[in-house]
Amino acid sequence: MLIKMSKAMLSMALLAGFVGVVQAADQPPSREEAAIKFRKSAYTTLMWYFGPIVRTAKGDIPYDKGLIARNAEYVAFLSKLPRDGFIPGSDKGETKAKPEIWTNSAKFKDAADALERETAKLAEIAKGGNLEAIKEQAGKVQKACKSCHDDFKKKEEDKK
Ligand code: ASC
Repeated sequence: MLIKMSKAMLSMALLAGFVGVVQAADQPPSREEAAIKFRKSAYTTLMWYFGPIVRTAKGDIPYDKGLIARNAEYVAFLSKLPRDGFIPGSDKGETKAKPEIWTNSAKFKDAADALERETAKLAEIAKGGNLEAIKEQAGKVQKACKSCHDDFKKKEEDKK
């Protein structure tokens, strides 16, 4: 009897757990979860357009002036977007964002501003079509990426 009861209870607990999972899967994401998804996708989109610029700078693909100028313009615009996704409370969940983004928001703003500034310069330079100047400025954009990652993005190993 005792065993039967606990089996029934176990079944109920399992069912409750299952229902909970199904319900959770049905829930629309919270605004915080949506913000995390948004900013990740914005960085992904930015990188999609920055990629050919980096490959051109490395000599992996031939320099195409029109494509690079267009992509640099897109990157300059896209660099403005992700900061909107760092809303309060979106420091928890599927994110590598460090708490310093919120505790030292002035410094984070400086880093985001630096990305906007360097990508705007890249767009301007890319119009001119001087490949050496483009390479140099693309390097400065990468430095802006890296410096922000160093201060504000958790590494894979300290994710937890
Ligand atoms: C890139 C890219 C980054 C930065 C970083 C610079 O091209 O995708 O995240 O440059 O690697 O160190």
